[in-house]
Amino acid sequence: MVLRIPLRRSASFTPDHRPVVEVPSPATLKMEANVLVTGADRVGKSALTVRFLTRRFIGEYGDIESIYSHSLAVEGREILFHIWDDQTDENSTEEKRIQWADGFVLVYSICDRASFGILRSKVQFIKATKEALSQEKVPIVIVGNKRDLHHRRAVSSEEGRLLALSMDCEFYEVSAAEAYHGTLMVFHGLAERIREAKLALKKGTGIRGIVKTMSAVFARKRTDSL
Ligand SMILES: Nc1nc2c(ncn2[C@@H]2O[C@H](COP(=O)(O)OP(=O)(O)OP(=O)(O)O)[C@@H](O)[C@H]2O)c(=O)[nH]1
Ligand SMILES: [Mg+2]
Repeated sequence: MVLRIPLRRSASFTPDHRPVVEVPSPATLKMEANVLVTGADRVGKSALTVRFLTRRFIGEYGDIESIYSHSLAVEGREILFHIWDDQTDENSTEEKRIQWADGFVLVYSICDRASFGILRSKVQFIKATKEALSQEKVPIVIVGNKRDLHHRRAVSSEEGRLLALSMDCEFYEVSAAEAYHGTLMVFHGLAERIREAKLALKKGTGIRGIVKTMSAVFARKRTDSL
């Protein structure tokens, strides 16, 4: 069952490492982004989502699958996230959720090797499903969660980083239990990738539109001269 629970909260964030070099046009000031948070069981998908929405860690999250709305201001732009906190359910159609999403947060636990092991094929499946619809790069962030449990670490940071690099994804290691900032960086990084993909799509459609119009004009000229 999918519940729609609109939790509209705003947060402001201006990362100091990123100089402001562009003046966004009004069209780019607001963006909606559908995000699917997915991964193996018990890796912290809900903890990460709730941390982003409320800045809090509450420990146990139950098993209600939900879509949340949350708005975030980044460098003068408003981003309205719709976040689908995924439940691993063999019967539900993964393809539908993938088609719905503009971007993906793929979570594993650094203490759970198996949760890391399934990610490569998951990324491949997402890319195959999305790239059948569009040629644009799929925005994906890989997140190693439970960083606070370093004494139980089973996956090194380097392995996580290398996987992300080899699959052309972004990578973060976080602790949803300990801090908000890492989680914010995850969604901020993903929003940037989604924005780039949407812009690229717009440009592509623009060029394709011009080619179509030109072809139509030339086709008309040819028939006029007959
Ligand atoms: N130590 C620690 N525990 C965490 C962290 N994130 C989540 N947990 C715990 O891990 C367990 C699973 O967290 P959930 O957020 O429910 O994980 P999930 O992936 O949503 O689980 P399912 O929806 O059941 O697949 C809970 O007991 C959380 O308290 C973290 O960063 N550090
Ligand atoms: Mg959950």
